[in-house]
Amino acid sequence: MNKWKRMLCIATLIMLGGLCVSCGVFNEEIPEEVETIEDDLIVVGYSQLGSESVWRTANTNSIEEALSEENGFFLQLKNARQKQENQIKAIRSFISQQVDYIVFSPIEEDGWGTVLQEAQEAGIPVILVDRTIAKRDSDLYTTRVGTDTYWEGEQAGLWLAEDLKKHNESDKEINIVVLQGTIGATSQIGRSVGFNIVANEHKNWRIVAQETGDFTTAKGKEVMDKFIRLYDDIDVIVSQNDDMTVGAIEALKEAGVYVGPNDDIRIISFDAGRAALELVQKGEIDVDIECNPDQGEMLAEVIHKLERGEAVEKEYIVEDKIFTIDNVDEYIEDRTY
Ligand code: GYE
Repeated sequence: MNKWKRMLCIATLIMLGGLCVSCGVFNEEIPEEVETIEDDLIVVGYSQLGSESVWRTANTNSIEEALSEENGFFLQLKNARQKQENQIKAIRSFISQQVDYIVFSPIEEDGWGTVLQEAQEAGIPVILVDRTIAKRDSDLYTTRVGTDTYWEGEQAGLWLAEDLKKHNESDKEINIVVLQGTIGATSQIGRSVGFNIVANEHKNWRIVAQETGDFTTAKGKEVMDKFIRLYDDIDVIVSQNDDMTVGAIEALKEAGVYVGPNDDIRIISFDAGRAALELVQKGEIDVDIECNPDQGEMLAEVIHKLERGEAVEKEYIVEDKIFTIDNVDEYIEDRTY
């Protein structure tokens, strides 16, 4: 019996004890009932990397909902507040508590070898959610649930090529600035590589500047402010998440740049949360490549599979869509985050 099950067991015993004493029906059968509760719950230690974005909150909610007690889980969630060292500490505490599964969303791809080796030695399966870790450490986790961030970046590039063609601008010199996510994060790497591969096929596209806005609105605005001061001929902004895009749009408006239908700047964003889809409707964001945060259900399903001793895939990819002013109306109603 691990610590969490034991604690749960004790807490339940105290509660039941209190209840029964107060109604005067304390008897021998209570410990058996407690055994049933304790044996049924799957104990999961989950290290979420932070709460930097709207997307992250939706992702956390999805996991909390899916790994509920009603669904047979006992979830211990720790927020690492955007610090890898906090994630490593959380993982170590899950190991010492001997949880059944360690789940975490790695802030960046590098730096997990040692701690995951410790989890492996303790015999605790590790599951990644959202981002992944360096290939050389891939033996150290069982499976991953997330999205294909390379695909997302590539779609951004393909949309830009198509849109330029539609406006007879395929041969025009195109100056691009990129607001990058947290450097070293899968979503930053994937979206950059995917986009750059398409960009490299177009000799007239020039990435004039790229800098991290750390996936937050405040930093996105700060970096965009700087870009506006440094470059007066920006044609395209690729912003690697919606929160930074909101900051960038604020910066543009404050600098007196018109953002809206038929403006001069194409804005490409990622995530496609509800607030950003409203900006797509208003013609401020030109295309939003979805990154689906609803990963909890798939995670629960994968854990149940493992519990039944079934084989699992190395990766489960949640599907994404692409939103422009042409299709956004039909999806926005159902947007839950
Ligand atoms: O796009 C961003 C978040 O890793 C896919 O992280 C995730 C990204 C998401 O902070 O908003």
